[in-house]
Amino acid sequence: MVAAPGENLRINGDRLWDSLMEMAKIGPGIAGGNNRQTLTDADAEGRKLFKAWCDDAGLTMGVDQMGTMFMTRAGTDPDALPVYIGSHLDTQPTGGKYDGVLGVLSGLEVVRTLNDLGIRTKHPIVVTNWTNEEGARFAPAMLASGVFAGIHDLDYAYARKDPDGKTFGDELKRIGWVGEEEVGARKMHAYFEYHIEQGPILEAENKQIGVVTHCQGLWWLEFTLTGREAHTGSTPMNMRVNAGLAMSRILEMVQDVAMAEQPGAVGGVGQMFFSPNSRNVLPGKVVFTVDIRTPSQEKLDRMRAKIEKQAAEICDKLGVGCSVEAVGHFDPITFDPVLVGRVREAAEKLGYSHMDLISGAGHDACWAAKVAPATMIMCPCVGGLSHNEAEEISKEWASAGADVLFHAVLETAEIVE
Ligand code: HGY
Ligand code: MN
Ligand code: MN
Repeated sequence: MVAAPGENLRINGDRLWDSLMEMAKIGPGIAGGNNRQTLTDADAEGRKLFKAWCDDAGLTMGVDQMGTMFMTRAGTDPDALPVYIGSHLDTQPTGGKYDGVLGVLSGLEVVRTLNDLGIRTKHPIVVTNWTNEEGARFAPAMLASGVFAGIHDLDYAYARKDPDGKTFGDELKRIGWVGEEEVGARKMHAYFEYHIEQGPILEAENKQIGVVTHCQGLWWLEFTLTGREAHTGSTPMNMRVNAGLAMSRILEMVQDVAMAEQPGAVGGVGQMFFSPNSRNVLPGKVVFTVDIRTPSQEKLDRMRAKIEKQAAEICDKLGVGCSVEAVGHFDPITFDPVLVGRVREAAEKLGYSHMDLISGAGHDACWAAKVAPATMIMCPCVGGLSHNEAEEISKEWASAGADVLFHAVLETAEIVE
């Protein structure tokens, strides 16, 4: 069968892989992954390297007030809205080399390939590095894309504090990445995000491409429990106001609530703080964030209600004070069917095995979908492992997804003969 025009076009997988490995040298972890947390000096160094590569590719940079980097390849029609390809360069404290980075550098690889082939497109193409996707240092996750989509205002974002009490606004200024552009002023023709699955499904099903149709919804519920500081040795058990015990019972309850909603629901806690956090002092204060997620709106609402009600009951019984603040939230997201179709067609055309997939993790695409047609492409990751320095993918997986991205973007940005 004669190949259709462009059918045999592929990105340069070796160049993409080399760029991934080069970026991975910045903010190295202690076990082969990365610690390039947002607005740290390592983040600033990663931004600098990404900008240098974009300069070499002839892209022009725009930066908004949240520090998000927009790197533009001009189209032939200056009035045509751009096609955006985005993700994030910031990582978890013990993150992998590919979470977010694969999407940003694959966007750059799409541009590099277009340059190599001398292909012009009607719509401009903008490769985007969103600030603070992870929400690890400053909650909530997807903060910059959230401001861009009008979910959060700029003052809220600038006031967010990290565990050391530093604010987002001060840290963005400190690394010199406060841009001029008003956040959200840009309009998008379409938004694509290519990301590792961060789950086990594609590998288990032996599929190269995830055609992402939806993203599950999320609540981050930050609990503050108030006990009474007391000696762990000399305080009789019946005199204790034990916030640590209340926390452990709440964690157990979250597990039970999530298990009662199977299949297709998760719940757990990744971060907690004890104060004064001394071995022989019962905690006066315990702060932790419950992370619950499910593709079902009904389950999401039910889980939140159950957890808040039962946490209050647990604390009541122990005489522990309990307050809760929602510090992160989005309802289940449906991606744009036309763009989803283009991803599926591209995988078909290229002969890559594929399956429809619901994203388990949250992504900037979830907020982009509020203001423009948006969708995602995923590749497998080894053992479904992510948010772990041992996160791993193969060069073949990385390239296949970037090829699909290339063709779906080309279809949307319209080649100019
Ligand atoms: O939490 C998430 O799903 C993403 O990794 N920020
Ligand atoms: Mn990510
Ligand atoms: Mn992540």
